[in-house]
Amino acid sequence: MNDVEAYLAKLPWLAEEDMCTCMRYSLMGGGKRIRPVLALAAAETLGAQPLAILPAAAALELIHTYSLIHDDLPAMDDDDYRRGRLANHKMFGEGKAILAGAGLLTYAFELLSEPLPVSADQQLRVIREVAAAAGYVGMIGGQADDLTAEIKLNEGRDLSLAELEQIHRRKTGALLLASVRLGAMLGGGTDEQISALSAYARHLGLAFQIKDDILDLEEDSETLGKPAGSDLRRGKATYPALLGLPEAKMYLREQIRQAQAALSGLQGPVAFLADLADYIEQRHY
Ligand code: GRG
Repeated sequence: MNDVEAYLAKLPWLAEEDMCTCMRYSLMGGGKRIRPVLALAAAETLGAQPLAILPAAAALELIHTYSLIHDDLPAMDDDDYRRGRLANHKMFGEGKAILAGAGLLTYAFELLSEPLPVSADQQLRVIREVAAAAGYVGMIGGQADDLTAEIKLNEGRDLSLAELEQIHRRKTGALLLASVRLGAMLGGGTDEQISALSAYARHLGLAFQIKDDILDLEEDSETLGKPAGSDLRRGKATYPALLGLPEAKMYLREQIRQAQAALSGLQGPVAFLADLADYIEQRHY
């Protein structure tokens, strides 16, 4: 986490450039850095030197931050606060916020292309996976499905648990999965190791979203750093809304258990990844 923070802070931004101020405002605004931390932890579990893949891991945070900036825009979730301060478009205006998101996304691919201690073929495979996870196959597609689901719900139609899960597998899960796989692939994992870590990441991704839905109900805006209760206000489909709060918590516990079980086939030090799963279940923001 500290390595990620320090790396992001030292990126060679053009100090006088207006756009950099706007991009850095959101990037350095206090995120939990879960995606890069997952990538580094997956590599370390496989015995690799995590710091060797820091540029690629940090790139995940740039992609994630871009998605948050765009998610807060009036045409999307229309939220005024993020990470405890004004959303990017509230600070710099919508035009700059759109550009800051696009700037972070493209900068991420510069970082992903930095020299890494793997073959060019392996690096290309990783870049292709991250691009797909961030794109219409993954996050963008999931966000689009989420918008469609909102219309469906506003028309009084229901959303099934399977439909909700499919949205989140793409919207939130794909980038989390890509983060773990990036670490596993750049860490020199075997097919078997990559597959075990992918199973861990799929359960973790689902758990992450269930917890996100629960936090929206249970925590206050100050703790969350963004408006609490916004899912309810928007009438969005969430795990607590579909299953009930106690059942959503049980479902969350089950996903954490399965994530941790997926680690049992690995030989390396899995304690950190297991603890990270517990943290995701217990986090307050
Ligand atoms: C191109 C208009 C346009 C949109 C891009 C906005 C978007 C596509 C996708 C949205 C994806 C999204 C925001 C998913 C939410 C995922 C989620 C639960 C975010 C919270 O992540 P944390 O808790 O946040 O890791 P921090 O602040 O800690 O980094």
